[in-house]
Amino acid sequence: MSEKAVIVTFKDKYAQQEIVELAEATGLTAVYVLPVKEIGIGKYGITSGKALELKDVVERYNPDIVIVDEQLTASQIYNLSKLVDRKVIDRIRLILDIFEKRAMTTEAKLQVKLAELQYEIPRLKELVRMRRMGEQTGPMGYGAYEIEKYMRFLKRQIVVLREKLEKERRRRELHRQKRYESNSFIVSLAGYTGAGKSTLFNRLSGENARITGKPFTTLTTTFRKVKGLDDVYVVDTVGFIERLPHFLIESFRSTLEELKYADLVLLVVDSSLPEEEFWRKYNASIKVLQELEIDLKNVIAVLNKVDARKYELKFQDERIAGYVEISALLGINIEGLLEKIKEKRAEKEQIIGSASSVSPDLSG
Ligand SMILES: Nc1nc2c(ncn2[C@@H]2O[C@H](COP(=O)(O)OP(=O)(O)OP(=O)(O)O)[C@@H](O)[C@H]2O)c(=O)[nH]1
Ligand SMILES: [Mg+2]
Repeated sequence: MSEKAVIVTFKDKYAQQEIVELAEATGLTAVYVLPVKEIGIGKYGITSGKALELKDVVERYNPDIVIVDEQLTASQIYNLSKLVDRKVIDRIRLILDIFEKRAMTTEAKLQVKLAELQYEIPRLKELVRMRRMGEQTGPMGYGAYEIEKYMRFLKRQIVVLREKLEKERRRRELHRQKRYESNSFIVSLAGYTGAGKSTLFNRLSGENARITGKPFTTLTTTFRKVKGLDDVYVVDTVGFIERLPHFLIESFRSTLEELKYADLVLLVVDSSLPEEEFWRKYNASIKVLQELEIDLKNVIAVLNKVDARKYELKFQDERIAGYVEISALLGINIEGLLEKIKEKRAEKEQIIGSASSVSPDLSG
């Protein structure tokens, strides 16, 4: 039997749906959702009134764990956990748990580990502060000295991890350089988790990337040749999510850098979602692309899952280079997408061509 979770999240239909899906992705069953107005405030991370309400809910539903759908400080987690007498985790810890489960390659594992350490350090610092003030906090009875020692150990680990990841990054860079010299055209798939990137990747390459319908199935990038187009390669990448903390993006930077060096980024969006949710996920994805300093003029939106859409979507965004509607699953309008890719490729060749044909005017 799977473990039960009580979830504290915002009064927002989509936020609720998403956090339930995330919890389920780690194998938990959500037995109760407690909506609140604010998270991250005060002693418990939620108002004292809500904290007491949560205590009642925990007594009634007897969950194994309580999930709070935002980042909390170490002391908020500790105080809330003591009050409701249950293990408490925050949104970031939950996402890290999913990542940990999904990480298959060495690079993904290193990235997840780095993200975890970066999540842990500020929490430990806070624990040390609390100990110094004489508070008997934390699950382990360690004193400030032991925690500091442990923290130094973790910091050394971070340095080692960064070095290993840097090696991976250089390896990628070398590959990238080779691809650049061979004049190939790189198309990267970006987008919210579950948008259908891997399905499209399989469709374009004839491959068999893993698809589960659960969040964060893909954590590493894979390159494949696009069927039917010479020298065009497609790259699958890790999915985005709303309220993604910066340090997580940072940890996955070497993977996400593939987006930056691509000739074209296809921003895949699930367009079968209700319009409000569609735009939220679209905007959250654009925000991540901007954070990664990707030139939006190289981005085409791929409105996926048209087969399941129930309304006419009026798409417009002047910042990007256009859009195309497809169904990756059923193979609808893949030709239209390939046309767009060819157009973009021709544009690039024209730019390169005109750049190399510029010669100094020596006629006098
Ligand atoms: N109806 C419909 N479903 C689709 C389509 N494309 C993908 N899906 C489904 O959407 C779910 C997620 O697809 P994935 O391709 O794994 O999504 P992803 O973007 O790679 O997700 P992450 O790896 O988690 O970032 C799967 O259940 C797919 O079968 C489509 O065109 N139509
Ligand atoms: Mg995927």
